[in-house]
Amino acid sequence: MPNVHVAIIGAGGVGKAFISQLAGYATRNPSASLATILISRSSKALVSRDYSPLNLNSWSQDLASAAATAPLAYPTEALEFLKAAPGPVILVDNTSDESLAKSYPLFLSNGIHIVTPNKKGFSSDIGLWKDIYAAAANGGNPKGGYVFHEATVGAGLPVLSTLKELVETGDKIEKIEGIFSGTMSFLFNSFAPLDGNNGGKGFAACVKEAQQLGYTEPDPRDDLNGLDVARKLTILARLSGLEVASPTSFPIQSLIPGPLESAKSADEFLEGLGAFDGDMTKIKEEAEAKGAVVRYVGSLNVETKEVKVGLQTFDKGSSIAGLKGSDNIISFYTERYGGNPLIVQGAGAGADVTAMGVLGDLIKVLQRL
Ligand code: NHO
Repeated sequence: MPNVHVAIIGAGGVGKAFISQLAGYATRNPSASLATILISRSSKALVSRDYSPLNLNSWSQDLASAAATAPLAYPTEALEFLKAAPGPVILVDNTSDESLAKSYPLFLSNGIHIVTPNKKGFSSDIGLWKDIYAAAANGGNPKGGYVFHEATVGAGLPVLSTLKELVETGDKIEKIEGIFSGTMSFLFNSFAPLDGNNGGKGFAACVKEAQQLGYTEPDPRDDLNGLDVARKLTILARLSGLEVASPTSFPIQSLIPGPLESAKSADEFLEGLGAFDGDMTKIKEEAEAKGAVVRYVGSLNVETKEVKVGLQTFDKGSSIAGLKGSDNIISFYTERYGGNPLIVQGAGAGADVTAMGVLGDLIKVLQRL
């Protein structure tokens, strides 16, 4: 196998975990002959100008030292650097940068492979999705690089690979439904547990607890507005053959009360949220009166072309109601599996499991070189 060059952009929570897992993989598989040639944060970068491998054990200190330079400008400077590498290049985008995602078609059409947990490229405008796949080797361009983005849905869980395999083997997707947000999963499992007893906590207290435990985004409104789940549904819908125009082209139930939409900060929002506890308690109690629980779910129906994200009630005996902690659950209803869906379930958020999905994709690229 040729010397394979890895360029890592984004070294935050997922990026750090990825670098550590990559170092372990490279040690266990010396024959993979991997050389990391770029590690970049927004403000600083380590660039191996002679394409010799960067040290994956001291990268963090090196990035803080005089060895670090300004990040390469995207896309032109980065593209020139990567194109000149003496062998295949895998670009790992561990950011949530939309402008970088818009450059994927350019990188791919120049033969650079991309693996990423960044949802922006695959869940924004349908035009970008089409451009990415048209430029990619696994989208019909024999001269393009491969693109994989398993961790954009369900972190390290095999969600997209399962869906692709169902479709490629000729099964017909009828419906996909599930809990796609670790944050929302944790919130509703603690606000409306199966036994109905959450110790009297209101919804706002549960949101604060989820934030303190690090489950939510720094600003919990980014979870509660439903857009993260809508982006995941958009990706699943497109892979199922539905041309969803954008993640806001279908109904999304936001859990941000109208009067708090203009809150100036996360703190101001959280302070005001308690005043709306009664609304959520009413929804919870109505579900309980029917022997059910309320959960925040996403679903898509291929036949009716309906995609939606929001609150739904589930019978207490159902697999969705029985979920624990911050787990995700994704049920695939297909012609082959009938009414007894194929279910993927487990941790769907967190740096280590997300990084695992990204490294798994990098290994898929290595297997194709
Ligand atoms: P961080 O910690 O903010 O790190 C991003 C880093 O990228 C920052 O250090 C930033 O400075 C750097 N950066 C941004 N733009 C850059 C640029 N142009 N050049 C260089 N560096 C740049 O974010 P995370 O947590 O590490 O996330 C990284 C990516 O993984 C994001 O796209 C995120 O959406 C994606 N991701 C994360 C998770 C997770 O659990 N952390 C998941 C999936 C994908 O399955 C997970 C999930 O959906 C979580 C969700 N909130 C849920 O279900 O509750």
